[in-house]
Amino acid sequence: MKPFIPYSRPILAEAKLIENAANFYAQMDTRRTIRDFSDKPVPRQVIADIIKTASSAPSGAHKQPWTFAVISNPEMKRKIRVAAEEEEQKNYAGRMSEEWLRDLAPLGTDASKPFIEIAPYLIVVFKRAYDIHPDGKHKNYYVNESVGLAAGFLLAAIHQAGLCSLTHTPSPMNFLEKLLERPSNERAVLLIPVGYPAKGATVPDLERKPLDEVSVWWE
Ligand code: IYR
Repeated sequence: MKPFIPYSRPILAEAKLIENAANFYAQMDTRRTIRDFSDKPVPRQVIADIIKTASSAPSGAHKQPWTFAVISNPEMKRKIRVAAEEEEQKNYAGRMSEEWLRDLAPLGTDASKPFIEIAPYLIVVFKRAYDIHPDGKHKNYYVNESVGLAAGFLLAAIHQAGLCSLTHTPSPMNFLEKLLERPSNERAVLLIPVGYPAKGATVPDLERKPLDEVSVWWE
């Protein structure tokens, strides 16, 4: 085993912690999922750093069981849009329950997904149940949890950079594995368009649950 290395963080004054936490919350609370994207280009370096941030998330046994596919190629975006809309048409026309459609109504979604072609970048998040090595398969652990954590880091990094995202789940997602020629150990879990909001973009008027509805405290 490699020896451990020292780790420390500066001990900040309580007032500074309070300020930092409040500032970060205020910033993150302005994050919204958008569906109206601008086609304005985004620097490649920004996407690279966002992915490095996502990949800094904790993971089971530090296996980092994820792959981020980055798509800006217009032809590939078109193929992904066509395939996603094909699945979504089936979803909206019968695969989703009445209750599900009722729950989605306030979000104004439908089977049309123009943002897949309009947004300058798509990031597809893949999970890897195992890794393929020359000596065989190596198991990964807590894969769903790990990939969920990385996706959370990804969305926070996108927002912090000043961009917007949409956590899109055109199910089933196996068309992404085929189109993007991923190996047999990878499963697509999220399709995330990234970019600037279009001029005049709107979002649903949602409220977030207050602290006392999302937490219990034993003090
Ligand atoms: N995947 C579909 C439906 C959808 C489902 C949920 I849950 C949402 O929060 C939003 C949409 C679509 O993307 O339209």
